[in-house]
Amino acid sequence: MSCCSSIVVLLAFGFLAALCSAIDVSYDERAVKIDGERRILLSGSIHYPRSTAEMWPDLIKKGKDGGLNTIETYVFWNAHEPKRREYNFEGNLDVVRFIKTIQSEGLYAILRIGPYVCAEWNYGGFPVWLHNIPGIKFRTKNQIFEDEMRNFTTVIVEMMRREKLFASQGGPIILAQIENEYGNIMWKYGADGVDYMNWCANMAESYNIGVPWIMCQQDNAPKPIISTCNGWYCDHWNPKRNDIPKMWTENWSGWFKNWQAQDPHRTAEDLAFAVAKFFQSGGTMQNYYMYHGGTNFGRTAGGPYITTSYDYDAPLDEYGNLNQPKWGHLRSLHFVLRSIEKALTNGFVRTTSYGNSVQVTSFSYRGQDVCFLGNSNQSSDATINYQGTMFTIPAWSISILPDCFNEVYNTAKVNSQTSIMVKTPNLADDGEEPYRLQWSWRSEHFAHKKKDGTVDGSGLITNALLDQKAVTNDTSDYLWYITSVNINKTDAILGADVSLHVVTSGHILHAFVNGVHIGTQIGDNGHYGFTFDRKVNLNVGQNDIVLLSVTVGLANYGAEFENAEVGIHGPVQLIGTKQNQKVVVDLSENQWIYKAGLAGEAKQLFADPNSHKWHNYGLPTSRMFVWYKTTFKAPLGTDPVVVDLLGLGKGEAWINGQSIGRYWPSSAANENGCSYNCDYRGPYSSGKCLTNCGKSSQRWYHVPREFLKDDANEMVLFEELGGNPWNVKFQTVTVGTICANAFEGNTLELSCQGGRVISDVRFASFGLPQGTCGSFTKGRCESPKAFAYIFNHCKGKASCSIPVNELTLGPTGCKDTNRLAVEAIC
Ligand SMILES: *[C@@H]1O[C@H](CO)[C@@H](O)[C@H](O)[C@H]1NC(C)=O
Ligand SMILES: *[C@@H]1O[C@H](CO)[C@@H](O)[C@H](O)[C@H]1NC(C)=O
Ligand SMILES: *[C@@H]1O[C@H](CO)[C@@H](O)[C@H](O)[C@H]1NC(C)=O
Ligand SMILES: *[C@@H]1O[C@H](CO)[C@@H](O)[C@H](O)[C@H]1NC(C)=O
Ligand SMILES: CC(=O)N[C@H]1CO[C@H](CO)[C@@H](O)[C@@H]1O
Repeated sequence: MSCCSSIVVLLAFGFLAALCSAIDVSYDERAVKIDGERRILLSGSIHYPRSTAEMWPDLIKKGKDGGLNTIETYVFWNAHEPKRREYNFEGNLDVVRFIKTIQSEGLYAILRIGPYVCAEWNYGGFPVWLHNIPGIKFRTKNQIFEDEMRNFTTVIVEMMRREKLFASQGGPIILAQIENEYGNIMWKYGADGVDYMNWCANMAESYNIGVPWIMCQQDNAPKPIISTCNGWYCDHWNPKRNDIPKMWTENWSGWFKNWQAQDPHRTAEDLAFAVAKFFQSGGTMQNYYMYHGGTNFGRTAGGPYITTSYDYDAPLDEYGNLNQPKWGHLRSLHFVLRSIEKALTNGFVRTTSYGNSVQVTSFSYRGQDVCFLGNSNQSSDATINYQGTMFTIPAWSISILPDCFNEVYNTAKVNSQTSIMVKTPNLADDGEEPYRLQWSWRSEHFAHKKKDGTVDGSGLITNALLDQKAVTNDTSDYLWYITSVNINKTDAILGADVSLHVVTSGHILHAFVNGVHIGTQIGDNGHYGFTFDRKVNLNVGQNDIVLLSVTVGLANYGAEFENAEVGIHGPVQLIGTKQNQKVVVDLSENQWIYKAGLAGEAKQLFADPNSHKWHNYGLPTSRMFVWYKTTFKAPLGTDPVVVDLLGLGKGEAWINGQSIGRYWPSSAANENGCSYNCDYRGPYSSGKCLTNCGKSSQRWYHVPREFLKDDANEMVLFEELGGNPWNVKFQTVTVGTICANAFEGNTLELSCQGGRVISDVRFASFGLPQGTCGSFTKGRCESPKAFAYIFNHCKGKASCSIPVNELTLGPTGCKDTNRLAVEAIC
């Protein structure tokens, strides 16, 4: 590894790769072995298509600074092969460049090819054309599927081999994964599932890549494939074979977010506890899912109803900023774990139980004794006598003692700064007023039948209701279903109270009868489909019925999720009631004309907006189906850029022709379930520690700086539901307030971001301060020197480092362990 790490930046990759010597990767029951040495692997997931290629070096470097030695990614089949045998490895799909960026930071890589990835990614990473091949069945014994899977897997493996990226060739990839969490659903497929799983294993092995293959959540993976664990905690999980190490491929650092749902948070204390517990119980490899979650650009969000933000409450936020204190608290843990690597991977292990869920584990190796003091009790702190010394272990925490005597880390004692991020406005040239956007607009045309019975831009005509993804091949979220019904003077339905009844598996439905919009219905988050009923007025003669079905991301998880219906599967009926009599006209087998996508999508209004006509006057608001366009200048500086779309309804946004994803600020998060205080103690699950109740479920959208030009930039919006663009603003995200609460014996690092400096110190107390960030108060003993020391050392600086001890900050006159609390402004 080292031979390729530092020098490689200076020289051409291809040339140097050849000079790198092979790295031997093997494993035994204890750990993955690199060049014969057992190693602990501290890995973090960063998915390359969820950021930009220009962001990768910074994200990976922040991973390295955070103490990781490995970066893990999935490979996204539908992104790379959007049409059968037509490949895309450009821009942020340049997976080779991504792996080489990992290599140039001197880190290892884990390549999870899948090619099923789940990942809250559209259709779990499967291309929709795959589904449209006759006779195919996914993820089971099926020749057509297996041939396609082999074909894509081969493309990826050979690409990596050609670039010499496997460790056996001197590259960074130390492990590769085939399939993904198949063990969770294999039972559904019976004997064919087992056959398929073995086929996957054999295919993987046949590539001879010279590094081990893993299968996650696959306890019966055949030798030599390694089975690994995914989950919130994996300490209780143990491999079923005794020749493989205990490895954790997905430790959920937080959780993803849905439209209409609140923001999930997992505390730094609980995440650190889960990791420490895993290593205490013999684990040697663990991966944060996610370390950087990022953004679901374009239409890549899975679903249905997964937001464009894939922040995941990961150690790096959606935009790549440090998510503090999580990043820093884990960083300290990583450095402690790395300092005791030899003992963890080779030591003699002894675990002693102290009752009440308290356990001490020691690892003894060549005269070094390392101890983990673990307290899994959710409510009560524990004090134990270990080898003649008394130790207090807070509830739901683990202390690490590299010499079994001095506690150097406790998962519940956070000594890193908390950063409160703020959005700052994009100022106009005078530097005073926020920059005001000017808008122009044009209408999207509703599809309709012309006099001659045809529909502009239509494709298919058939006497059946078809699945949306089979017709659109997922080239758009939108599919029009168009039909007509003739009503004559003697029809029983005439004169009745008539309603249009549509049963749909789509996510949103807009219905039009005789050119009039009669209603829009949005599915409930988590439910597949709904029934739409609205009153209609019928004419004698021809009545045109136009239905627009909208998808918001295709399903990505579950047995046979690929067959989940989307679009209008029917029935579609006119239901009339007259004198308690019901008259039903079923339209399901009528002649249906299909039109995929919007007129503006076909014209690519977003690609070169100025080559089309736009209106500069009479800007409509609250009107559905409007395209909006504005020109803006890029915010100065280097802080990440976001656009605040509050006021708009739902649609998609493009910046200089690049889609920044679906937007839906009018979708409000559930009112209930949020907690002001989040107790890190007790098992975490995605419903714990929610915020943002009742607010827009996603208001800010990431605009990567690489999408922006120095001068004029174009933003195009397609507004589907109706909204008001007047409040749209571009902003930057940076650290506003920093707080810290560090224990004696640590060094506290405070830092701002983007070139800003600490402009003021609002609070500093060394002794026994009380409260939390924003509401700190002085405690009963207090050093008179602390505030002045911090003011002098930090004010005007981009960062400062404070040794938290009596010598520097004291005297406090306290007997207890002193703490330092600081609140400062960037
Ligand atoms: C992939 O499929 C194409 C035909 O579509 C074929 O030419 C090629 O050889 C296949 N590659 C592999 C590795 O199976
Ligand atoms: C946690 O501690 C309390 C109080 O000592 C005790 O009653 C309880 O049984 C403990 N729980 C576990 C799971 O050990
Ligand atoms: C979808 O794919 C099918 C078969 O590959 C093709 O016939 C059809 O035209 C495609 N539809 C669209 C809207 O691209
Ligand atoms: C009117 O419609 C009804 C039902 O569709 C049909 O039975 C009848 O023959 C039609 N009459 C005329 C005059 O077209
Ligand atoms: C079994 C399970 O729920 N697995 C999920 C673990 O988390 C990842 C990331 O959120 C998902 O992709 C898996 O579906």
